Amino acid sequence: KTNPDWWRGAVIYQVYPRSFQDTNGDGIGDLPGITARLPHIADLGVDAIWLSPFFTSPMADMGYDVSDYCDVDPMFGTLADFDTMLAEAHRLGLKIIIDQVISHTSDQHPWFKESRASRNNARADWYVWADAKPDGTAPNNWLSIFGGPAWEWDGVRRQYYLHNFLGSQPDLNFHNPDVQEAVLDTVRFWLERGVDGFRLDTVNYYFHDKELRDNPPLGLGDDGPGLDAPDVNPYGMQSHLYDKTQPENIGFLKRFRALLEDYDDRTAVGEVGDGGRSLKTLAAYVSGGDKLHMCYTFDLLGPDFTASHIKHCVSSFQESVTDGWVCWAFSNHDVQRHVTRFIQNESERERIGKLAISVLASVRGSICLYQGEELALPEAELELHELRDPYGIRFWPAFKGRDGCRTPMPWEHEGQSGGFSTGQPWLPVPDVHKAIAVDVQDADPGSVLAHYRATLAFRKAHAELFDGGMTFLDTNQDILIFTREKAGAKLLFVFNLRRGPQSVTLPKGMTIAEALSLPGFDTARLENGEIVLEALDAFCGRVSG
Ligand code: TEU
Ligand code: CA
Repeated sequence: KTNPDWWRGAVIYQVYPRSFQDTNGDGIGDLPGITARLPHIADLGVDAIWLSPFFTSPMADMGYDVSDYCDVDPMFGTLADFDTMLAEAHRLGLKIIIDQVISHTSDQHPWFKESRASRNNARADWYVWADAKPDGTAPNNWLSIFGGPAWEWDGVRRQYYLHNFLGSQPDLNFHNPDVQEAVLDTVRFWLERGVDGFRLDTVNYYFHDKELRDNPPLGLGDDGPGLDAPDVNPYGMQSHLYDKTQPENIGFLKRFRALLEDYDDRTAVGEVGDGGRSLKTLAAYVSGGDKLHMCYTFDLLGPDFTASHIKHCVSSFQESVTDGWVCWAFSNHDVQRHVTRFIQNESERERIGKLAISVLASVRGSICLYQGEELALPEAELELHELRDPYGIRFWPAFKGRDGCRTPMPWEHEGQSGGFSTGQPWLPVPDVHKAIAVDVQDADPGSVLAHYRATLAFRKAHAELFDGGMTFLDTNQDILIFTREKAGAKLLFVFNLRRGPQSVTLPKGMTIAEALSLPGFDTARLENGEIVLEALDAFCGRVSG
């Protein structure tokens, strides 16, 4: 192993393949498109790419419903295209993390086709099958995140099967060791191909309660619906004690990690959305150095961009998970784009976009960026007839779904699809996105894109930032103050998240040896022991002694 710890403090850029770059005019992004655009990602100064699914799939959930784990969907290209992309990424110094969606398969996966064919075939027990109650209703009260019961009746087996997501995404039965073995085989396939790591989709959904106990109603210790389900979804009214997050998962994660350890420098980051119990689950999954390398939390994916919220999330993680690494993100392909969540009006969009990445790049942990956030793209506004996300279609208009953050990357300000495709793009490219396309921002040294590059370069230049310690100082609701320290060196960070100027007095006994200019923020200054900040401003200084 040459660099087994590369993931600690890494900056990971999430690519949503459907919407990155189309090369054959079918309006859908593809692997050759990603290869062509790798220089854009490398120029940002990130360490790795997380690729959302590109595997063979009927695309009922945009590829999060896999029918062949060991092949590329023709829509995205071929295995040879994947190899080319991987080699080119490595040549540019970028690692590749792929998305393993193994909690469930597509109902078109051969395993499920066989499993559903009878009650006594070789794979009969590979999925979660259960008899109806005597009155014919579902085995228990579990609900699907995408709406309705988590059970679907199968007329051939005359039994119900479990699906935490769509009916066409049946849950694998991880209690069956053969299933674990088969899943690990698919992981081995990609390890052999040379990928650097895995993002484990819904990692806390692998195991369900074997006794199929009913979930209780939402109770004490629950945070409410959370991001797992918007308020309009009855899923949010239950406490999910039994349909996910069962203790048996620990054993499986150890097997998974042991497999990764057979190879050099590989990593696993698990997506853990577990409502109010999230920190406990995170701690269980990342501690000990023998399970996941990192957990991906939902904490910063909500509407709150206040100092108190960020301090609460980061410090409670540090207190509860003393022995484990986290990956933070403000945006991904499942949530509204963060500038839209955080701004009060359009005039502050760029400023908030810049401030947010400066904050994210300074907290302890690895970070995930989502394609387009480096342009401060706002959420796209779509009409019902344009939607493709089954979750959005189901709950429209109370919840508009996830397509508003999935529209294609605007590369150029001209053309119908902003350089994304020569054909009709699968989702429209809004005019407001084209106006702030990559080519426009490339030409502007004051752009958000330029700010991302400078900020990530600053992070790279200061080792305190990727794995240094982090200590919060007393603060009010709108001002975030912390130090990052490593090997005797210490940096002080002050972020003013208020829409008005603020000053803070340096903590007693602290002196600043040197004010470092944090990219993009040259108004903040040190004056007679006070740090004076403008609205939405940031300061960084080297602490002496
Ligand atoms: O998402 C897991 C998850 O918990 C979702 O419910 C997520 O919170 C929701 O989409 C937010 O609105 C993962 C993938 O990221 C998502 O795209 C998939 O649809 C889902 O798993 C099923 O595989
Ligand atoms: Ca294409």
